Amino acid sequence: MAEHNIAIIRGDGIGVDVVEEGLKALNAVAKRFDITFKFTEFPWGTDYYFKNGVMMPSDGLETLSKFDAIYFGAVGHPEVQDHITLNGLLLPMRRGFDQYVCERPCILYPGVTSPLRDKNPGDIDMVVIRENTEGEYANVGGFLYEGFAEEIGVQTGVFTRHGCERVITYAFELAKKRNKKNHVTSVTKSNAQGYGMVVWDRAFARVAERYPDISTNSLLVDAACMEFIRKPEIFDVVVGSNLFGDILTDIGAIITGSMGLALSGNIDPERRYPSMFEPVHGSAPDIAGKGIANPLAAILSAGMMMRHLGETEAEAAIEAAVLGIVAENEILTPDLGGSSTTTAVGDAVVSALGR
Ligand code: GGG
Repeated sequence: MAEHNIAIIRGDGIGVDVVEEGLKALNAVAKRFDITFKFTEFPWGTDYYFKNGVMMPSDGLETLSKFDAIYFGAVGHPEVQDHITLNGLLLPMRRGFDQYVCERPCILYPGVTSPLRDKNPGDIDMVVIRENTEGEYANVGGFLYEGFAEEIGVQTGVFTRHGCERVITYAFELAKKRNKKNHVTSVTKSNAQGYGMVVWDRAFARVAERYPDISTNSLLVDAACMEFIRKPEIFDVVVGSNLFGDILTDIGAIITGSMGLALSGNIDPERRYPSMFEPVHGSAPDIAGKGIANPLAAILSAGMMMRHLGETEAEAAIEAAVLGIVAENEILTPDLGGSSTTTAVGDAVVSALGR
């Protein structure tokens, strides 16, 4: 019997509620497929920061490095500036564990209405691969004259040949594996970002040469945003820098119905470190504690974690349970037009998994 040692970090806001439902789904697949989980919870996040002055302990990464995977909720609190919370918890995990791929599927499921006119299930079926450790998120820079009228902030984007090539290679391999349109789109802005993103473009061209059976195109990020809305059906696998991937996947989530369905995995493809799975959405302080957050993105992310851990049957079962609930259109949270609670949707997934 397989045993998986999973670190749980609920984090802030609705992260707490949606992870609860994800754990229920994981326990349900454990029962059904004879999987054993050892869950260890870490109370890290902004409440921890209020008590300790840090988002996680200084040996937090060392502690997490012993786990098979990390299941994460969300980070962000209205009373603390986002760069403190993000750089104190989420980004150190992505960087420290070299989770250089952020995989974010954007799929319009049967039963979900896209805000885009005439888009039907199947029309939108793409995966955005976001570079996850460098680019605009490299955290290189500093302040000068902080707090004075002359205050200066310098932020450097970092694009390495190695960093670009490895994530772009992952995107091509994924297009091959998906075997749908066999197409990879690169998102760039090398006309204006004439150094780092030129390295990105060159890396894309070099990697593409190794995949003659995969067609390609390159879009400036502004054009990519436009095409996500105008013609999302043209995309298969999309690969972009850290910031571009972040922005595009919010568009990808909303054109496929809701942020509440958007799953993600922060992956170290070489498996040297634990990978981390989390819903794309943040802590949503406006609805935190109201019991109406959609847990399906967190549950689907738990499914992605199952796939990463080799539990493909469990992943398929979680996906089928979620798709069934969405298609039935009865037990849904308000973001999808329903009036059910977070708990009721989680219970419906558990019940579908038991069938
Ligand atoms: N569960 C995802 C989450 O908490 N996101 C918060 C956030 O602000 N993320 C920024 C990013 O991923 O770039």
